[in-house]
Amino acid sequence: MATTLITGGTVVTSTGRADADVLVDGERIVAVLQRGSVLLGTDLTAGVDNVIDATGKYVIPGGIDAHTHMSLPFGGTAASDNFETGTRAAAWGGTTTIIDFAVQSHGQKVQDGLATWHGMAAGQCAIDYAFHQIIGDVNPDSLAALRGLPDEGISSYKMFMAYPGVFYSDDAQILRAMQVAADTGMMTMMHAENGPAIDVLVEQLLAQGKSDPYYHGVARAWQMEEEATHRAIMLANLTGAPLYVVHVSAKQAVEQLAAARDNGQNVFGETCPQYLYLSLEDNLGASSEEWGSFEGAKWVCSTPLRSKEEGHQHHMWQSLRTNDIQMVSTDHCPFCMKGQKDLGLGNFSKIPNGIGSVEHRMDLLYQGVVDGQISLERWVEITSTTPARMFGIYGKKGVIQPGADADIVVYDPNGHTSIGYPVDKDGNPTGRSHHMNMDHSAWEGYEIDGHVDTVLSRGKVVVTDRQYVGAKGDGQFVRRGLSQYLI
Ligand code: DUC
Ligand code: ZN
Ligand code: ZN
Ligand code: ZN
Repeated sequence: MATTLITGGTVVTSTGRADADVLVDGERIVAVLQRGSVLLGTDLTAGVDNVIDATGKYVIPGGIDAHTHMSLPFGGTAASDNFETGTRAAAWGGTTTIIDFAVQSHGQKVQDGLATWHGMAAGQCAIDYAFHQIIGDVNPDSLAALRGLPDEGISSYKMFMAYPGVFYSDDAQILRAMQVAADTGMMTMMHAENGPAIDVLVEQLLAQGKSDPYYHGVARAWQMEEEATHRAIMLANLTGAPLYVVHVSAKQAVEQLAAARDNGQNVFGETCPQYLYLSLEDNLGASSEEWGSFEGAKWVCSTPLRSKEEGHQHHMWQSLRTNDIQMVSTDHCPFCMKGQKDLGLGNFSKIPNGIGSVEHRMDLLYQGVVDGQISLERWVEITSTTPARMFGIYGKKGVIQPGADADIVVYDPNGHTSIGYPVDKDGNPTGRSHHMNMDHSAWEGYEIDGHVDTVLSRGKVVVTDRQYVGAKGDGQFVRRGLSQYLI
């Protein structure tokens, strides 16, 4: 197989940066050569098949998005990106591995849900992929299946304290599943919102005629997130199960996580770009001609966007610096406005929940570096290295070192990325500026002071010169081990 030398760049890892060249042989990194340490006069490019000039650029491990929902059935429709379109968009944005959620729906066998997800992903993906397992129906049969998942390369599973009647598990079910997780060492992932209480508020708001997208965030108040986060932490404490709370958006939930971590518990939190940049006020919707106040549906997701005034955003960046929150995933769950989000016209509770960001996570977090929110090394850590350690693929993924997969991004700090659907001076759309299968962008108008220059997935260049040059089926299923992040 071909050899590639990435030369002239600054290699950035979670622990530091170095002027170094990276030698790739086939699918793997074989050497990281500090410039200056190589014998004078040695021509590293001699005999190498491809040379990538990374002068003035960062060379980082490919992004790992540990929370995506390709084709997720939700609210009578399904997420609009499938594994082909969603992983291609991820590659465009410098993400080289996704961990998607296989779903066991109510009344279904866990094994059948997992087989469906393998069937949807196999041969379709642009980049490597792995699975978590959603347990949507905790019963003796699914608990037995849960015990066997590590042998399938699946070392984490998710439950929902929200969405009664759909994915929901009650406390008794959660307790039983956590007992299995404590036994096997699997990571419990929790959607922590008090679903039954939220449903009461939803009903009351609708009865008062409050049906706009904005009320989605009103019903899903921060108290619902804090309470559920605390309950999940206590059940994990009791059982000894490691706990990872997904899509944390409320500062009060972060404080619950921080207290549990201070207490020595294996408790972790993930946030998403939308909670770092967007807010409940977006759900009011700009008064677009097409949608009016329903425009706010573009930003309906769960947990919801939080009020800017309450200071959640600020606290979320802070917690990324202090490691009260360990990593950033997207919860990529895109729905088009036409034919999907519009199912909720006149009733916010019928709007499919989700935002599409799989293409933008690396850029949006890099903007955090530019803005002085996080360091360059922390950027790599929260987008790649920690996700790899958290979910048992570190060494193969998440690091630039000999023996690791050559999942590498050359990132140009002098480049620029315009997100969304820019319009020309007459207000006409200038064309598609993202590659996700969506008819809008929640990130319209965002400008990033950086650009994904080149992307290698297991040694193969898949993005270069602002072109996608990979192929469907390049991506393979990755078997994961147990978390490498536990105390
Ligand atoms: N949250 C979302 O926004 N979409 C899908 C499921 C979820 O928990
Ligand atoms: Zn969730
Ligand atoms: Zn705090
Ligand atoms: Zn999710």
